Amino acid sequence: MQIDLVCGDITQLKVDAIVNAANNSLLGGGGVDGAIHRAAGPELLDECRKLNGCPTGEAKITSGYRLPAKYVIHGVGPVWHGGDKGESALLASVYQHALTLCEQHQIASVAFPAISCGVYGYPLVEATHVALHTIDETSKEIGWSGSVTLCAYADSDHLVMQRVLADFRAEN
Ligand code: AR6
Repeated sequence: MQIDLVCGDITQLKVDAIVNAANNSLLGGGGVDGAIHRAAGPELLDECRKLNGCPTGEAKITSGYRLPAKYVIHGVGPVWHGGDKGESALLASVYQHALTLCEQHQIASVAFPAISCGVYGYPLVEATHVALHTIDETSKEIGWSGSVTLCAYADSDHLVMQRVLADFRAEN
């Protein structure tokens, strides 16, 4: 199980699948969701309209259209309400669902943005802990051995995530 960290625009990554930080409608929005829809082209929205939305904590897969990535996995993370409203379990569940889709679709490389860490307000350090532990545990549980890239966008986020990843590697 390989987990790497990069800084940049996830829409440019040459991986089999990129994960979108979507909302329940799956009909687009701002942040990384807007960037992915712009880069993939209008066919992505056409396919998303047929999915009838997605519950929080789950994920659905589409083609990547004009993206370098073959697939987009649309995950819906939780809105942060202070941490005692089941946020960590819901965030972990998004990563679990996304990796299960990778296993089912023979996806060998996948990139995740910092799901819920933008307008949904999830603190980045806590969210990165959840991401790393869930990716590690889920990959083992489902027997998926692809490579995972965490994609930071802001340089300051990249530095924070580098520290969390270094701690995780030291512990595991
Ligand atoms: N590449 C990689 N990461 C990015 C990019 C990009 N091109 N653009 C932004 N980020 P957000 P959320 C980072 O707000 O918190 C949407 O409107 C960003 O810096 O996109 O899960 C949806 O439709 C942040 O660290 O997603 C939902 O309504 C991270 O991506 C809602 O926002 C996530 O920020 C979802 O909110």
